[in-house]
Amino acid sequence: MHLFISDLHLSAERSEANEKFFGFMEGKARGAAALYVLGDLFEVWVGDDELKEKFSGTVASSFAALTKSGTPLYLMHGNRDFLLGKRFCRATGATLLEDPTVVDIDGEPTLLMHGDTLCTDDLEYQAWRRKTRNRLLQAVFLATPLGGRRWISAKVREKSKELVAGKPAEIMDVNDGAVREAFRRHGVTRMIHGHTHRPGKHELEVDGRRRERWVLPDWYDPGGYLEITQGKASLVSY
Ligand SMILES: [Mn+2]
Repeated sequence: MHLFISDLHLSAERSEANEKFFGFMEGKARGAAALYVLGDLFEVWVGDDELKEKFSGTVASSFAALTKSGTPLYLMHGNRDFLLGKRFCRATGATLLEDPTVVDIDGEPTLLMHGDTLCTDDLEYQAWRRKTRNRLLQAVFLATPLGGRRWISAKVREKSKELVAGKPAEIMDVNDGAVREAFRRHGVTRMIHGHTHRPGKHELEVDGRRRERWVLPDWYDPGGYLEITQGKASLVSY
């Protein structure tokens, strides 16, 4: 059984989601063939020194317990936690995956993405994404004391909330052309991503082949995961 989750947006303040998360880690995830976290595990992550915080440390310990029990953990960056780095991976036993990555799941090449790169109608966001993924800018940001980084990130989130509120719902979803292009470029018939918070299974045909796009749920309300057992995928919601 392979498990896929994303968009948990964990933070110390949201105890309901946190309880579900720890329950999932100690229950469902134990004994899985692998757990894939496809981005936005944390509401915000301004650098691996966040591990000093009690809550982040507890999350890391629960991942470490899972990997020690023999279940591999794969982590992909989202748009809120793309600064998860080597220290976090060392502390948890996680392997960081590039976005996008194709993995073999029960013999089926499966394209994994966070999903934000498919939202190409949101030009403003794509421009912001390019800036924030610049290594040099990241190094400058990470050299700032933790308090300063938190302050900057709170300001950025405030601004982003304003911008998102003014955007029509369509541009916040994936672009159909970008989805088709991703299927073509990677030559796969199955894709799994999160980010849009619109869980579901979408079937489409690209170049005469049937393709499946699975969108993971967020963990606000109610939360859930995608499970693939012997090649059969299903979305489970709490
Ligand atoms: Mn996201």
